[in-house]
Amino acid sequence: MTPADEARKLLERLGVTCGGSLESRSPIDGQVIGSVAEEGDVTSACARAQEAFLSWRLVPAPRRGELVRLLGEELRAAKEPLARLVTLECGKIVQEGLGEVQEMIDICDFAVGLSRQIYGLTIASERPNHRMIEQWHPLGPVGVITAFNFPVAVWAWNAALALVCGDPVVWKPSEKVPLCAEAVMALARRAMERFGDAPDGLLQCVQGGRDVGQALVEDERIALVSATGSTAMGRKVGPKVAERFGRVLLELGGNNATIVTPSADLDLAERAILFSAAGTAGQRCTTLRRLIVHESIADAFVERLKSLFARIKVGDPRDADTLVGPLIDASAFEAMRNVIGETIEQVDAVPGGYYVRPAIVEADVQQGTMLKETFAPILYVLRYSDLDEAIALNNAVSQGLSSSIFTNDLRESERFLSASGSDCGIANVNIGPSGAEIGGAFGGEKETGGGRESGSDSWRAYMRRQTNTINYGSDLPLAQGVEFKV
Ligand code: UN1
Repeated sequence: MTPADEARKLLERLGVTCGGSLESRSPIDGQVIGSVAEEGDVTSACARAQEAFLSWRLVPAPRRGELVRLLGEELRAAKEPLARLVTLECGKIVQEGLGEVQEMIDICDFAVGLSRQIYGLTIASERPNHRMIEQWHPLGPVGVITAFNFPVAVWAWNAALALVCGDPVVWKPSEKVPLCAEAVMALARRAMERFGDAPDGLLQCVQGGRDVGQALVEDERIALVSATGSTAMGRKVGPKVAERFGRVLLELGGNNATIVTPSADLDLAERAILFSAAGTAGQRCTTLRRLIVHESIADAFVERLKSLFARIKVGDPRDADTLVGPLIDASAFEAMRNVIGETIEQVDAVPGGYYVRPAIVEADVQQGTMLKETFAPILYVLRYSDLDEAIALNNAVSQGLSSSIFTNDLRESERFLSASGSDCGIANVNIGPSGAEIGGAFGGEKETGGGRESGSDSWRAYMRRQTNTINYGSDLPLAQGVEFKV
């Protein structure tokens, strides 16, 4: 079946009717698979979100959790068609499409539990008959900007938390994957109908290009802008939001490394590297891009990797044995060709799509394009002689998202995870840098933007903290023992 035919059927199953000036093309064959209407009025959408905020913030958090529970149910029921739509529109293999929808379900479950655990603190007051507390209140409308590579999950990380925290969401999806966003919104609407009294404007989607994103970023009512994408995008969004003293949560580029030490279990390392470097056609922000291998094992190990990579099936992401689907579009292909030149190996899979074999590039020094994130499957290999050098190489790039080490030596592993080890937001042992679970905080340092989404206490970014001091006595002692009387 052509992607266009399959998309039509899936959209029908998912209850999506669309049509409009913004066309969606499948990276599988480059053909148009549908279209959506572009948002002409972001300002009104923000006003509706603000209106929704005024009532949603008063709904008890566990009741807000009920809406997220229903959303999780809708996602469970629609897992297969939504995953297939993800595959059609962004080109990731079906296994990964299913994984992405599972990630949405997982964060919904997490957020439902969280809706009864938005705990504050009791703080010891220095004054007699005083009590101090810290509580968390809803923040305001959240603007969510997402990238093409995770067309549904990143919205869910943000929306599930924002909803239980009492915040409406206005979503600007990547213009490369508008149909996935429409499908998610259809499921969200169904959850809201079943919920009953969710305010209008609680969950909205504004489709379109840069102008739409910019209007969202500049709108004063958007209390938090949570943006996933390139560092270049973050550099524009960050200052714009800062100008109006809004809050940002930035999830930007990664340039993730794995260190393979002499004691490593190489069978494990090989499998992890295959998934992390070649998976999603190298188009994850957590994709493994730099491999730092100990010189004593490098020759044999790199040979192993090369023969493994030669066996990867590159092709239609709908085929069960395909591991690597197409790049998103011609510009991604050009970006890869600019870096590795004519050594780029194109695979003749489906006419109209850009299919490439994941590349391994050995280098003596870390420089040039290795320091940049090219959103394509290029794995650089470097050699090291002692662990300090390997950690220095891991940290010597401007991005700081994810990292990992393969070792069976406790000292090496602890050193890598210590204060002087990896400088990334994510540091793993004996697994690759990609494929994080939702339970942990997700995000990174330096040019990755510093934001944390998803698990742990990331919910705090979606709320405002309030410190309260309550005097239940009949005297008025001042803090720090200050005397102030006439
Ligand atoms: C992204 O690439 O934008 O850790 C997110 C991972 C996924 C999320 C990636 N859970 O690879």
